[in-house]
Amino acid sequence: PKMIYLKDYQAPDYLIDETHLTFELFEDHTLVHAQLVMRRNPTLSADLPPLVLDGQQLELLSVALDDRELSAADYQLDDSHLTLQPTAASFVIDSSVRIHPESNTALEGLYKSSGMFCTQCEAEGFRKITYYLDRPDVMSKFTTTLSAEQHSYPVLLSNGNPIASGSEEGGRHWATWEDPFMKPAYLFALVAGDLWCVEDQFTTMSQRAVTLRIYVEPENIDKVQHAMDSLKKSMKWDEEVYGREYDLDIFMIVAVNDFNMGAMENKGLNIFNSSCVLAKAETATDAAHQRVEAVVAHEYFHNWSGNRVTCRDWFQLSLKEGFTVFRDSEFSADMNSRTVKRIEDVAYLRTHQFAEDAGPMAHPVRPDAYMEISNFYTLTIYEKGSEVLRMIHTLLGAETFRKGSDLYFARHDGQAVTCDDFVQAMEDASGVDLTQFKRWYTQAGTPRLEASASYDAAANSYRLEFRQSCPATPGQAEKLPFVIPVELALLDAQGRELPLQLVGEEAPVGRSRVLQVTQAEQAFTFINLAEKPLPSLLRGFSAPVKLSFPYDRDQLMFLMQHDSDGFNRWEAGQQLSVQVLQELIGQYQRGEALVLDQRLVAALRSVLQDEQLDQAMVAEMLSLPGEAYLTEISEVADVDAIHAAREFARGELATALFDLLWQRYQANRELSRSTAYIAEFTHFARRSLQNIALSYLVLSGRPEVLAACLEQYEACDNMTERLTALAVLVNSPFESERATTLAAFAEHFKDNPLVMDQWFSVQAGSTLPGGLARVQALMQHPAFTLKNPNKVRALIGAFAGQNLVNFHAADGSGYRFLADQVISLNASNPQIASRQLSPLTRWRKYDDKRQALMKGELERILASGELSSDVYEVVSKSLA
Ligand code: HT7
Ligand code: ZN
Repeated sequence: PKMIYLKDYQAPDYLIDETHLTFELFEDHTLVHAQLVMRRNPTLSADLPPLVLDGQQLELLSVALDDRELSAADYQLDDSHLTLQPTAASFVIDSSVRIHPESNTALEGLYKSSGMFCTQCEAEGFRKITYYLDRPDVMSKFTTTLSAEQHSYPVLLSNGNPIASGSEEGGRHWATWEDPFMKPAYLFALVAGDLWCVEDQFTTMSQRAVTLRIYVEPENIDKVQHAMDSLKKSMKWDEEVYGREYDLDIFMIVAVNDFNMGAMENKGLNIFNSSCVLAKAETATDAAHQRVEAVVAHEYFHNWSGNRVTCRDWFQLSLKEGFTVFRDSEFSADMNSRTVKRIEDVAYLRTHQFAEDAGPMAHPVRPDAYMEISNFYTLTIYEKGSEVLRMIHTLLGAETFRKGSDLYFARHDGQAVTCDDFVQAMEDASGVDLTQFKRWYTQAGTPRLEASASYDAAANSYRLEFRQSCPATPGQAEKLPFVIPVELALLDAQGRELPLQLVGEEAPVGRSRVLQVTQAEQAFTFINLAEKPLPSLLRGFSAPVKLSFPYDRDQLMFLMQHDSDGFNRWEAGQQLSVQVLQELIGQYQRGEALVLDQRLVAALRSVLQDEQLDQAMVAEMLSLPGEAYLTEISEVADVDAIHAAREFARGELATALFDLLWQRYQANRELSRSTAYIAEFTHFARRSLQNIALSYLVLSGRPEVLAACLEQYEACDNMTERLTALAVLVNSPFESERATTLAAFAEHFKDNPLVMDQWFSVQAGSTLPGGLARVQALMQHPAFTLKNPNKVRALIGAFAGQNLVNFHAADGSGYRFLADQVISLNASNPQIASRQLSPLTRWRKYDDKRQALMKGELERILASGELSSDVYEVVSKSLA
């Protein structure tokens, strides 16, 4: 495979004004006829270069140029292109190909999932459907006719509006769809299957009625309402917050079981992984309900940020993905608790994106080069991309940001554009120069920001000094300073925010404000401070950086209780926990007895006693930093020491805080017993505290906790409580109850694949010894298959990504197992294979012995035969 570079971008030689597609779907093949109305790109010279159409795994049956059937001498055909010579500036190409969706296991292009036909074209799947200019800057008006056997495929869908349908001889029928909006091929979709739908309506802000339909397999029709409610909320939110109105008469979502990612924003016909649509109390957890809400919103928001305005090329992917993640996270913040949503997002970013930024696949938000674009649907493009947008929002303020987004949508509607175009709109709307800020798009790596302070009692002044740096990343040894927005406050001894007046300012400017650190070293001096303040820095995590400030543990305890920024209260607790856990890790490594700093116990005791604090916040503050995060912040990660230290701390906390935890647990369980389940934030909050309390309590080994756990499992009316009870038992010493409950759960839910995914995950994540053997045994379970990406993620992904002590077993057995799975997935589904690889790419984090074992497995994969470009890129970069 070869590298593709941003610097080589060239506008397309030809444009496709109209695309008319006909699909004849059969059980053992599909025929695709494409009529392309084309012309020479008028912005280029008048000569006529060869037309090079993309196409892979297609059997060419015929091709005609302006009605003239071409013979083999008239064109060149290779593995990935059909090349022919136009003779006029405007022309029509007609082609027919045969494809095989029934044997497409890669789930890219047209494929079959649970008996239905569906498509996934982003990024480069359309070329597996027909010969085409498969690039996002070629936008076309599509009409699609599909025909299939009527009994098995009563529902025939594509993008846009339905314009005609009818029956054919031999029990077949057909439908034609027309999409009035120009779109690139990656937004094309079709679906044919035996589906039921829930229908609703939304009246837009200009009073147009839009029909909403969610299609699912008949047995899932009772699990759609939450997604429908989420869709209507999203449509309203996008009108209110961004002024964006839906533009077709119909909006459809289809749930499919086999899907490589979460969902896809095809114009008017979103296709979803069923895990991101189906949710009802009995079968989906609170987290699953929240994910459905967020993904439905994300895909809907793409209608403007992605579809109406799309990407010029795939280097600009974050233009649509970073922006849309920012939009969906703000939506979720508005629908739920803003602070808790921010905590969740930051914890995720710091654990996973920071690790990516520190590894061999590190790349800028706008990459310069790639080998396989599917590998670049990354945490950096999505999550860090969203943080970059959040910083622009912080720097400009909500109102000016909105002016910028209005200008961006108005200026570029119907176009395929770049990240620079987006930033230009923000600059033009605000008058702010974002030239230096744009380094966030071009420089990879997580900046470090070291802060220190000194107080001058004689001058009543307080000087804050910042030093920023950014580690080298592949291909980028040196980095220039970033623009880092640091939101901060200065607190007095009672925790009150002090007026903030910088030297040179006439008067204080607020009590919480955003400073811009733009130089490698920079100092800010605050004046008129009668006492030495305690700073609350980087409030709301105002920039995706690693901040350090020399807080001592007492100061962190103070901030945990008094900081008026909810995010920073949590952050202080995390920093305190990290300090305490690192001390325990050191004790473990030196072979000393482990001794927990009682200040952590005291801090969490007062959190538990605080009845005013939002219960979800209490739950977040009780959650110790995860093992993956502790790994990320270690120079060399000692898996066993991290696990032992964290488990020791949890055990000590459980003993010391047993009574308070038990009270909180019982009060909330009682409420759960007496009120019916509602998928709503206050209920999520209550259950999250109840469930984290239970996970601590079980560590006591007391019989009344076991009884409570079994009662919760048996008597609850929802999956959140049931699955938590199961997970708690699975990780507990109560061996016989564990086995019985696991068996009962599987028996009860054996026909629900999404619930069985949870059952696999809970066991894959169990850190008790013997993890690999359990996972290997589960791979033989009748509900498991490597063909379904959700199953792979639930079992193999959860084991390698979450069960760190077992995966990193010193004998290398976990690594060998993962490499074996990657080798077999490489042949059937390269995208999934390459994603599963990522734990092995982090080998530099571990001790020499583990490094050698991990590298050995990467080398074995490299030597294992013909590798997909997806797997080859990740393995070769990891070994470089
Ligand atoms: N825009 C969608 C991307 C996507 C995708 C990419 C590669 C392979 C399979 C895929 N399925 C969906 C998802 C989104 O961000 O909305
Ligand atoms: Zn997206």
